[in-house]
Amino acid sequence: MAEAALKAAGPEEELTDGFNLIIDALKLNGIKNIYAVPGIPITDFLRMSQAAGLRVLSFRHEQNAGYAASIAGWLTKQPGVCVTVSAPGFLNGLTALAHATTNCFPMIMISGSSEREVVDLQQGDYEEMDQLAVAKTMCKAAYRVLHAQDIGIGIARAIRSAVSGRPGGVYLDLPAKLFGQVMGAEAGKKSLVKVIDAAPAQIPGADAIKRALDVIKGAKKPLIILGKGAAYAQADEAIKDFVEKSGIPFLPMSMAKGLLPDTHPQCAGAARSLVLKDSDVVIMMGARLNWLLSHGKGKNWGDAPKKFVQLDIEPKEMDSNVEIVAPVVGDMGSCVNAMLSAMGNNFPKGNADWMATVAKKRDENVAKMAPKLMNNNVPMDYHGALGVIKQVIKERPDTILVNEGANTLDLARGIIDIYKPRKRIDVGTWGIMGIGMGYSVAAAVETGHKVLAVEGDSAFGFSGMETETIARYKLPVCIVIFNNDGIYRGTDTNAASNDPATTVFVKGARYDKMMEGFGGVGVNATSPDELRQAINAALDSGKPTLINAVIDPAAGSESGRIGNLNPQSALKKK
Ligand code: ADP
Ligand code: TPW
Ligand code: MG
Repeated sequence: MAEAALKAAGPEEELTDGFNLIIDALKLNGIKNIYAVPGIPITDFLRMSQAAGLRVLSFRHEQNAGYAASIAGWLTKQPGVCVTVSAPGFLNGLTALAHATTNCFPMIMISGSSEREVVDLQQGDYEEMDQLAVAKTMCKAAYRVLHAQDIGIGIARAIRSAVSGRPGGVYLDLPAKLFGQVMGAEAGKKSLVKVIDAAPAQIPGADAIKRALDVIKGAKKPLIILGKGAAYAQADEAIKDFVEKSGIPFLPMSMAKGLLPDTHPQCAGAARSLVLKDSDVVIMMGARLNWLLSHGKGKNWGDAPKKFVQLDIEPKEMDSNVEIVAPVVGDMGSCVNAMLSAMGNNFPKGNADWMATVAKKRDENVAKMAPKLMNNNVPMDYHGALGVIKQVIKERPDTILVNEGANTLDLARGIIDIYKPRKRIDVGTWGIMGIGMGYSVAAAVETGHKVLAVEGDSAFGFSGMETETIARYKLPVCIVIFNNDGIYRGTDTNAASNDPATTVFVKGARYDKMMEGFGGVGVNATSPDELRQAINAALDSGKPTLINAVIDPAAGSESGRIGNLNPQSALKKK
C-alpha cells in the first residue's frame, strides 16, 4: 500500500503519512493535549505529536490517562483525547471511556490495534483483539480507519459524535499499518476536515417553554436542581439570571456546586432533605433522576405530590424514572435563554415564605456544623480536617477541588463551599474510585489553575502511581490523603486467621514519602494547624505536594453516606 502510494505520488511530489495526517487533523480541530501511555504501535506517534507542538501527557496507566481525557472534555467542551496501545492498553483505558459515556463527558479514545486480516482469522497477532467490537458496547460511537485518505473524515466523525447532543465517549480504532501509509501531501491536506459547528445549538420549542413556565407559575414550593450537565454547558450567566429572576431555591448536585456560589442566598444545599420532601414543582436542569436523587420517588421525596419540569439536551431522558409534565429539550444555554425571554419582566418572583423557610433550615444546619469544623482534635477527625480545607477554598476560590473516597467524599461535598463554576470534580455518576490523579493532571493542564485533591487513602491507591506523573510534569497539584488506615474505617479485625481484615491497610502508612521519592514535597500532618500550613505552602509555591493527613481510624462510617445500599445477609453471624 505504502509503495503503491509512493509510486502514484511520483518521485518529486511531497509526501505525508498516517502519523502526520492524524496529528494534522487533531491540530486543525483545536486539540491541544493528548493523554497517553506509549508502546507499539503508537510510540513514534506520541513523539511526533510532541514534536509537532501538541502537549503529550505520558501516564503510568491508561485508566488514569483516560480519566484525565474525560474530565478535560467536561472542563472545556472540547473532546479530551486519550491514546493507548492495543489489547491490554485498550482494555485499561476502556473503564474511562465507559465512565465518560455514563457521565456525559466528551472524550475520544484512540487505540492502536493489530492488523485486521490477522485479528479476523484469529491467528494470534501481537496484542490481538477485536477492539472495535468490544468498545462498541461502552461508548456513544466507535469507528475504524483503514486508509490514510480517510483519517480526516474519521477524526471529524469522532469529534462530532463526542460533543454533539448528549456528550459521551467515542472510540477510534487505528490499526498499526495505517500510521505508516503514505500519500501525496497535497491530497492529504485536502482530505482533512475542520468540523464546523461541532455541537450545534438545539433550540427548544416555544410551546415547551410556555408549558414549563405555566407549571412554574402554578408552584407554591418550587425547587431548581442543577446538575453537571448545566455546569458543562458554560451558560453560567444565563443560569444565574434564571435562578435569581425566578427567586426559586436551588440545590446543586455535586459537580454543579459553584455554578452559583454555595453561599448564595437561594442555595438550598444544606437544606437538602427539606427541599426534596416539601417541594411541589421540581425543575431539573442538566441533572438526571437516577440513584443519586432516589429516582425521583420514595421516602426522600416525601408524600406531597410533585410535578417535574426537566431541561435536558437528551429527549430520551424525559420520563426515565417519573413522569415529566413539562419536558424542555435543547442545549442548556438555548433552553435557559428561551425561558428568560418568555418570562419577561413581570414574572412572579418565587414564594418568599417558602424561600425563607428553606433559608432558615439551611442556616440552622450550617450553624450546627460550624463548631465541629473548628475542632483541633489530634488525631484529626474528618470535620477538623475539612474545616481547614473549607477555609482554604474560601480564600482561594479559583482552586480546582478533586475529591474521591467514601467518608472523605461525602463529608467534603457537604462541608466545602464552592464559589465558581466547574471548580469541583469528583467520582461522578458511578461513584467510581480512581479518578483522582488523572483528574488532577488534566485540571492543572487544561485550566492553568492550582489543584487540591482531597483523597481517601483507599481512593488514592487506585491511581497513586501518577504521583510520579504529577512530579515529572511539575504540576501545581496538592494531594491531601485522608489517611484513616483503610476503607471507611481502619478498625476492622479478622478473627478467623492472621490475615488483616479486608478493609484495613498498613497502619500508619506514610504516603507523603511517595511524593518525596519523586522529588516533590511530602508532609505528614497530624493536626489541623499542620494541615493548614502545609496546604497553604503547597498552593503558594505550586510545587507538587502530597500531604499525609492522619485521621482517626475510628472516625468514619461504613460506605460514608450510602451504607443503606449494602445488601444484608439474614444469615450473618453476630
Ligand atoms: P448530575 O450527576 O450532576 O445530577 P447527570 O450526569 O445525572 O448530572 O445529568 C447530566 C445531564 O445533563 C444529562 O442528562 C445530559 O443529557 C445533560 N446535558 C449534558 N450536556 C448538556 C447541555 N449542553 N445542555 C443540556 N443538557 C445537557
Ligand atoms: C472502581 C468501592 C467505594 S468507596 C471506597 C471503595 C473501595 C474506598 C473508601 O475508602 P477511602 O475513604 O477512600 O479510604 P474513607 O474516607 O471512607 O476511608 N472500586 C471502584 N469504585 C468503587 N466505588 C469501589 C471499588 C468503594
Ligand atoms: Mg480511608
